[in-house]
Amino acid sequence: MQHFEVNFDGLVGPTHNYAGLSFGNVASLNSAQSSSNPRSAAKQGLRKMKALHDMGMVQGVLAPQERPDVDTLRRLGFTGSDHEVLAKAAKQAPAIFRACCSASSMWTANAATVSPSADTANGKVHFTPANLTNKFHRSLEPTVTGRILKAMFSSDRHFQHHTHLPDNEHFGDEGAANHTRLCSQYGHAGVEVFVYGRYAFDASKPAPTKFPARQTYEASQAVARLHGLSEDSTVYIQQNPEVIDQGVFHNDVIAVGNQNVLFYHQQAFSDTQGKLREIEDKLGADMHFIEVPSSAVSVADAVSTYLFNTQLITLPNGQMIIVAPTECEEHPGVASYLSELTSGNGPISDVRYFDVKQSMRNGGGPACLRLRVAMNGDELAAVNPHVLMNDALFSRLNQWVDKHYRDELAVDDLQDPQLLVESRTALDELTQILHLGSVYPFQQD
Ligand code: SUG
Repeated sequence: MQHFEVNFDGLVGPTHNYAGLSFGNVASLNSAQSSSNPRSAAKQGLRKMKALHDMGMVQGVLAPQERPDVDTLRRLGFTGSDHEVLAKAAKQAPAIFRACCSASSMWTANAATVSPSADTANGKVHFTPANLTNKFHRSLEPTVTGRILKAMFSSDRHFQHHTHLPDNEHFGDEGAANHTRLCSQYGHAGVEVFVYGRYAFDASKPAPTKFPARQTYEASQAVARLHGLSEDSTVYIQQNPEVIDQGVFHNDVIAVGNQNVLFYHQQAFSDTQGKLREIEDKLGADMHFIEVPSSAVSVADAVSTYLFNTQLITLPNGQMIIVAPTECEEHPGVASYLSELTSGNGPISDVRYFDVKQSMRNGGGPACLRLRVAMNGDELAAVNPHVLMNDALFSRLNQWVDKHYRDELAVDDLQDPQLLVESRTALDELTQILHLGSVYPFQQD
């Protein structure tokens, strides 16, 4: 049977903005309070999706969430009509209000952890939405993420959905941003690598001192248990605390894997050699470990260009290529590294650059924008077909963005009651385009 790794990219939402909400994420803090361009952000994302589709990849779309999040503002004690809730929150608690307006669900690498059926005890594809507890604005996402995933992967026969882990930093879970699946073929059992930043129940273990470690060891283990992964095919690696303190807030900012290739920075992990051996032993097949030395690319350059927040994809002809942000192309050292990497006899044979600058300014590169789901042909046939990219969906979604999105959004515009109306109108129409049903709180009142 044929197997596919499908990328489900987050559609940028109508309130895409720069609010400086992510301590530890250098780009988010640097862009704080500058104005954003929601329409062009959404179109940059759609162009990447379409380009991968045109390369012969199966490409999907993951819907954004409803923002401003009026329900959460009500839970926090703001009352009255929806418009009154917005006005009161914006005036009395502007920082909380801005957090409730973030379009951060666009970074679907943080939507969930996904284990393909070849790895799980019951032979189903498992999904656990990430609780994202470390950042308040992101902790608002998991419930609706779970609903959207169920609307996309609804077959009980093939897919199993778990509730996100308990909402507490002890079980801080960032989803696929801290999880990589390695395998020889997508359909063969693989090794699932969980990268955590700290131990929640053992304060004597090393941890970063400046910026937060968002993912815990205990959360990674809980997800592996829920998914029925065997110990023989699971590897836990601690992220080097020093790189977290240099702005590597997720593992996917410093490492990326695909099939039997792991592309990572020399300083990415703790106990690198021991863990790479464990991966190879557990996989029982040869791996290509591509280590980028600090002498070639510094951690600071990796963070500013997102060299590792790239997508390694295997095209239908078996060729593996790297999908990189244009920031890599614009940096002479990183561009020449990539050109050397792809011109030799190594497993990665080409590089394609994409402009996702609107997302990059909030710390989200090409890999942040996608959630990978490896599936066999039967499983793929059970996916809601309306979320799969094709020429018609591409033009429909572009029209939808043109109709509903603003060109420019300043942080102060978030309190405009008209933005709430525009966002809900857009999302209501989107649920019809993607056949998602009523997934948003405003649709359930
Ligand atoms: O969680 N930025 C996101 C970026 C997520 C990137 N994802 C991966 N690396 N997989 C975050 O820090 C910034 C929002 C703001 O500041 O307005 C933000 O949430």
